[in-house]
Amino acid sequence: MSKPLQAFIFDLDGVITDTAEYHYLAWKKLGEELGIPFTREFNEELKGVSRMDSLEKILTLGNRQNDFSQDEKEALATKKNEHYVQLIANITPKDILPGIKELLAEVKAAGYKLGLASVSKNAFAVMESLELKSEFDVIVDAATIVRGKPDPEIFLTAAKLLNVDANACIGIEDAAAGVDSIKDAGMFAVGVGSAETLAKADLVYPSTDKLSFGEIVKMHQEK
Ligand code: B16
Ligand code: MG
Repeated sequence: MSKPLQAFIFDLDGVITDTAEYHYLAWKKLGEELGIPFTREFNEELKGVSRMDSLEKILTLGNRQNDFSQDEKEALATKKNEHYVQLIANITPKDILPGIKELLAEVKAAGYKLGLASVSKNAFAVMESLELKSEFDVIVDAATIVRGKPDPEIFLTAAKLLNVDANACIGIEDAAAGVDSIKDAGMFAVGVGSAETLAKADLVYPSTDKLSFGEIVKMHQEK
Protein backbone atom coordinates (compact mmCIF):
# COMPACT_ATOMS: atom_id res chain seq x y z
CA MET A 1 0.00 0.00 0.00
CA SER A 2 1.23 3.51 -0.79
CA LYS A 3 1.47 6.07 2.01
CA PRO A 4 -1.41 8.56 2.13
CA LEU A 5 -0.96 10.95 -0.75
CA GLN A 6 0.89 14.17 0.04
CA ALA A 7 2.21 15.69 -3.16
CA PHE A 8 1.96 15.98 -6.93
CA ILE A 9 5.19 16.52 -8.88
CA PHE A 10 4.78 17.73 -12.46
CA ASP A 11 7.13 17.60 -15.41
CA LEU A 12 7.15 20.87 -17.39
CA ASP A 13 7.86 20.36 -21.10
CA GLY A 14 5.00 18.38 -22.64
CA VAL A 15 2.85 18.28 -19.50
CA ILE A 16 2.25 21.85 -18.32
CA THR A 17 2.89 23.41 -21.71
CA ASP A 18 3.70 22.18 -25.20
CA THR A 19 7.37 23.17 -25.19
CA ALA A 20 8.15 19.51 -26.02
CA GLU A 21 7.12 20.45 -29.57
CA TYR A 22 9.50 23.44 -29.53
CA HIS A 23 12.39 21.26 -28.31
CA TYR A 24 11.61 18.91 -31.21
CA LEU A 25 11.54 21.73 -33.80
CA ALA A 26 14.79 23.22 -32.45
CA TRP A 27 16.65 19.87 -32.50
CA LYS A 28 15.20 19.06 -35.93
CA LYS A 29 16.59 22.34 -37.29
CA LEU A 30 20.04 21.62 -35.81
CA GLY A 31 19.87 18.02 -37.08
CA GLU A 32 19.11 19.24 -40.60
CA GLU A 33 21.98 21.73 -40.43
CA LEU A 34 24.26 18.80 -39.53
CA GLY A 35 22.80 16.53 -42.22
CA ILE A 36 21.15 14.30 -39.60
CA PRO A 37 17.41 14.37 -40.23
CA PHE A 38 15.23 12.43 -37.76
CA THR A 39 11.63 11.41 -37.22
CA ARG A 40 9.11 12.15 -34.47
CA GLU A 41 9.53 8.52 -33.45
CA PHE A 42 13.26 9.08 -32.79
CA ASN A 43 12.36 12.31 -30.99
CA GLU A 44 10.58 10.24 -28.30
CA GLU A 45 14.10 9.19 -27.18
CA LEU A 46 15.06 12.85 -26.66
CA LYS A 47 12.04 13.80 -24.53
CA GLY A 48 12.98 14.50 -20.92
CA VAL A 49 16.68 14.01 -21.70
CA SER A 50 19.20 16.82 -20.94
CA ARG A 51 20.52 19.11 -23.66
CA MET A 52 23.99 17.52 -23.94
CA ASP A 53 22.66 13.94 -23.73
CA SER A 54 20.13 14.77 -26.47
CA LEU A 55 22.93 16.09 -28.68
CA GLU A 56 24.96 12.89 -28.13
CA LYS A 57 21.94 10.79 -29.16
CA ILE A 58 21.49 12.81 -32.38
CA LEU A 59 25.21 12.65 -33.26
CA THR A 60 25.20 8.89 -32.60
CA LEU A 61 22.15 8.51 -34.88
CA GLY A 62 24.13 10.22 -37.67
CA ASN A 63 27.27 8.23 -36.78
CA ARG A 64 29.05 11.53 -36.12
CA GLN A 65 29.69 11.13 -32.39
CA ASN A 66 33.47 11.35 -32.88
CA ASP A 67 33.46 14.24 -35.34
CA PHE A 68 33.37 17.10 -32.82
CA SER A 69 35.51 18.32 -29.91
CA GLN A 70 33.87 19.08 -26.56
CA ASP A 71 33.96 22.81 -27.37
CA GLU A 72 32.30 22.21 -30.74
CA LYS A 73 29.60 20.11 -29.05
CA GLU A 74 28.96 22.92 -26.55
CA ALA A 75 28.62 25.31 -29.51
CA LEU A 76 26.12 22.98 -31.22
CA ALA A 77 24.06 22.69 -28.03
CA THR A 78 24.10 26.49 -27.68
CA LYS A 79 22.87 26.81 -31.26
CA LYS A 80 19.96 24.47 -30.53
CA ASN A 81 19.14 26.48 -27.45
CA GLU A 82 19.13 29.70 -29.49
CA HIS A 83 16.54 28.14 -31.84
CA TYR A 84 14.54 27.01 -28.79
CA VAL A 85 14.71 30.38 -26.99
CA GLN A 86 13.33 32.07 -30.14
CA LEU A 87 10.42 29.62 -30.18
CA ILE A 88 9.51 30.18 -26.51
CA ALA A 89 9.89 33.97 -26.68
CA ASN A 90 6.16 34.61 -26.94
CA ILE A 91 4.83 32.09 -24.42
CA THR A 92 1.96 33.39 -22.26
CA PRO A 93 -0.48 31.80 -19.77
CA LYS A 94 -2.62 30.94 -22.84
CA ASP A 95 -0.02 28.26 -23.63
CA ILE A 96 -0.81 26.23 -20.52
CA LEU A 97 -2.12 22.91 -21.86
CA PRO A 98 -5.88 22.15 -21.53
CA GLY A 99 -6.93 20.73 -18.16
CA ILE A 100 -3.71 21.68 -16.33
CA LYS A 101 -5.01 24.81 -14.59
CA GLU A 102 -8.04 22.87 -13.36
CA LEU A 103 -5.86 19.99 -12.14
CA LEU A 104 -3.48 22.36 -10.31
CA ALA A 105 -6.48 24.01 -8.64
CA GLU A 106 -7.87 20.63 -7.53
CA VAL A 107 -4.47 19.56 -6.15
CA LYS A 108 -4.19 22.77 -4.12
CA ALA A 109 -7.82 22.74 -2.94
CA ALA A 110 -7.30 19.20 -1.60
CA GLY A 111 -4.27 20.43 0.37
CA TYR A 112 -1.59 18.46 -1.50
CA LYS A 113 1.84 19.96 -2.08
CA LEU A 114 2.95 20.90 -5.58
CA GLY A 115 6.41 20.31 -7.08
CA LEU A 116 7.97 20.78 -10.51
CA ALA A 117 10.71 18.47 -11.84
CA SER A 118 12.20 19.70 -15.12
CA VAL A 119 15.72 19.06 -16.39
CA SER A 120 15.44 22.14 -18.60
CA LYS A 121 17.77 25.08 -18.00
CA ASN A 122 14.92 27.21 -19.35
CA ALA A 123 12.38 25.93 -16.80
CA PHE A 124 12.28 29.05 -14.62
CA ALA A 125 11.89 31.37 -17.63
CA VAL A 126 9.06 29.23 -19.05
CA MET A 127 7.30 29.03 -15.65
CA GLU A 128 7.58 32.81 -15.35
CA SER A 129 6.08 33.35 -18.82
CA LEU A 130 3.22 31.00 -17.90
CA GLU A 131 2.75 32.97 -14.64
CA LEU A 132 2.84 29.69 -12.70
CA LYS A 133 6.02 30.05 -10.67
CA SER A 134 4.34 31.17 -7.46
CA GLU A 135 1.80 28.30 -7.62
CA PHE A 136 4.49 25.68 -6.91
CA ASP A 137 5.97 24.90 -3.47
CA VAL A 138 9.19 23.64 -5.06
CA ILE A 139 10.81 23.89 -8.50
CA VAL A 140 13.71 21.52 -9.21
CA ASP A 141 15.53 22.20 -12.48
CA ALA A 142 18.88 21.45 -14.13
CA ALA A 143 20.72 23.77 -11.72
CA THR A 144 19.74 21.70 -8.65
CA ILE A 145 20.63 18.20 -9.84
CA VAL A 146 23.66 16.27 -11.08
CA ARG A 147 21.99 13.44 -13.00
CA GLY A 148 19.11 14.04 -15.44
CA LYS A 149 16.15 11.78 -16.23
CA PRO A 150 15.92 8.73 -16.41
CA ASP A 151 17.90 8.87 -13.14
CA PRO A 152 15.47 9.26 -10.19
CA GLU A 153 17.49 12.13 -8.64
CA ILE A 154 15.23 14.94 -9.84
CA PHE A 155 11.96 13.45 -8.48
CA LEU A 156 13.69 12.35 -5.24
CA THR A 157 15.09 15.87 -4.78
CA ALA A 158 11.62 17.38 -5.28
CA ALA A 159 10.14 14.99 -2.67
CA LYS A 160 12.96 15.78 -0.24
CA LEU A 161 12.49 19.53 -0.62
CA LEU A 162 8.72 19.10 -0.17
CA ASN A 163 9.52 17.06 2.94
CA VAL A 164 7.39 14.08 1.86
CA ASP A 165 8.06 10.36 1.28
CA ALA A 166 8.50 9.25 -2.33
CA ASN A 167 5.63 6.78 -2.17
CA ALA A 168 3.31 9.55 -0.99
CA CYS A 169 3.95 11.34 -4.32
CA ILE A 170 2.44 11.22 -7.76
CA GLY A 171 4.71 12.14 -10.68
CA ILE A 172 3.26 13.25 -14.02
CA GLU A 173 5.34 12.90 -17.20
CA ASP A 174 5.10 12.83 -21.00
CA ALA A 175 8.49 11.14 -21.59
CA ALA A 176 9.58 7.52 -21.23
CA ALA A 177 12.81 8.75 -19.54
CA GLY A 178 10.66 10.74 -17.11
CA VAL A 179 8.42 7.78 -16.26
CA ASP A 180 11.56 5.70 -15.56
CA SER A 181 12.78 8.49 -13.26
CA ILE A 182 9.45 8.55 -11.34
CA LYS A 183 9.26 4.75 -11.00
CA ASP A 184 12.90 4.43 -9.88
CA ALA A 185 12.18 7.12 -7.28
CA GLY A 186 9.47 4.80 -5.90
CA MET A 187 6.55 7.04 -6.88
CA PHE A 188 3.23 6.49 -8.63
CA ALA A 189 3.64 7.47 -12.29
CA VAL A 190 1.00 9.13 -14.43
CA GLY A 191 1.87 9.30 -18.13
CA VAL A 192 0.50 11.74 -20.71
CA GLY A 193 0.80 10.44 -24.26
CA SER A 194 1.02 7.06 -25.95
CA ALA A 195 0.32 4.04 -23.71
CA GLU A 196 2.87 2.10 -25.75
CA THR A 197 5.69 4.64 -25.23
CA LEU A 198 4.78 5.16 -21.56
CA ALA A 199 4.17 1.47 -20.78
CA LYS A 200 5.93 1.64 -17.41
CA ALA A 201 3.52 4.28 -16.04
CA ASP A 202 0.83 3.20 -13.54
CA LEU A 203 -1.82 5.18 -15.37
CA VAL A 204 -1.71 6.79 -18.84
CA TYR A 205 -3.93 9.50 -20.34
CA PRO A 206 -3.74 10.33 -24.05
CA SER A 207 -3.68 14.09 -23.42
CA THR A 208 -3.72 16.62 -20.57
CA ASP A 209 -7.43 17.44 -20.97
CA LYS A 210 -8.21 13.82 -20.02
CA LEU A 211 -6.28 13.91 -16.70
CA SER A 212 -8.73 13.04 -13.93
CA PHE A 213 -7.79 14.21 -10.42
CA GLY A 214 -10.33 11.86 -8.78
CA GLU A 215 -9.15 8.80 -10.69
CA ILE A 216 -5.46 9.53 -10.09
CA VAL A 217 -5.96 9.90 -6.32
CA LYS A 218 -8.05 6.72 -6.20
CA MET A 219 -5.54 4.67 -8.19
CA HIS A 220 -2.63 5.87 -6.03
CA GLN A 221 -4.52 4.85 -2.92
CA GLU A 222 -5.25 1.37 -4.29
CA LYS A 223 -1.64 0.75 -5.32
P1 B16 B 1 17.10 22.70 -22.01
P2 B16 B 1 11.41 18.43 -18.95
C1 B16 B 1 13.41 18.60 -20.72
O1 B16 B 1 12.45 19.19 -19.91
C2 B16 B 1 12.90 18.36 -22.13
O2 B16 B 1 11.89 17.37 -22.12
C3 B16 B 1 14.01 17.92 -23.05
O3 B16 B 1 13.53 17.79 -24.36
C4 B16 B 1 15.15 18.94 -23.01
O4 B16 B 1 16.25 18.51 -23.80
C5 B16 B 1 15.60 19.11 -21.57
O5 B16 B 1 14.49 19.53 -20.77
C6 B16 B 1 16.70 20.15 -21.44
O6 B16 B 1 16.19 21.40 -21.79
O7 B16 B 1 17.85 22.51 -23.27
O8 B16 B 1 16.08 23.82 -22.06
O9 B16 B 1 18.00 22.80 -20.80
O10 B16 B 1 10.61 17.52 -19.83
O11 B16 B 1 12.24 17.72 -17.90
O12 B16 B 1 10.59 19.56 -18.37
MG1 MG C 1 8.52 16.43 -20.55
